[in-house]
Amino acid sequence: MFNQIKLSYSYDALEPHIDTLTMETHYAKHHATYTKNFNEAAEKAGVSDKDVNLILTSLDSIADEPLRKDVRNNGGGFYNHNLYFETISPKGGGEPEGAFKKLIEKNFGSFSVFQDELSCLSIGQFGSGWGWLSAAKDGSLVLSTSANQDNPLMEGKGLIPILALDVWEHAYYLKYKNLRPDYIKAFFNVVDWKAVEEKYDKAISG
Ligand code: MN3
Repeated sequence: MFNQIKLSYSYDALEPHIDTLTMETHYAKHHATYTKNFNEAAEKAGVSDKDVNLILTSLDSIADEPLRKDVRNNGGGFYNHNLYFETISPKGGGEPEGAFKKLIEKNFGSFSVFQDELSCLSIGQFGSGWGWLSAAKDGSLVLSTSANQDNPLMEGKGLIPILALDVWEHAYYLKYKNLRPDYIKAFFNVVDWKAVEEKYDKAISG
């Protein structure tokens, strides 16, 4: 049984950056539905006892094509939103500190260059999708985007996502309407860099 993470904050805790109704709809409707559908599809595919990371890195092992697509879309939706909600927080915003700040600077030159690059990529993602910061096997940091509910795990390059930027319209339309760049600016006010750093440490130690 795959479970949504429990939010460590209330739906209104990220105001004014992410509004209450968006948070509630996103978590209790969108994410809940992906989770329910993923559980059903994983059961059908006989993979419900497996780790979600393993399922998403070995989708090819599901022979039935419609079922594989179902596991991909809903498993992605389940996993991606867990990461999204885990790495935003009312305590977020600002810049990373310490070792993770140094790592960002080593990989991108500066935090503001990193922020610009992830923002530009995510603004440019055509249609629904995600912007990603991932850890590579050699410990370096990699930016990318994906369509739909795909994620870097599915690309077979050994990347492990550590920060997920949801740019589906359901993530911002109620407050920001068509202004995706404004939402992305606001998103950076709630990124919990301590949580991202923990994801990184776990990714490279595994
Ligand atoms: Mn979403």
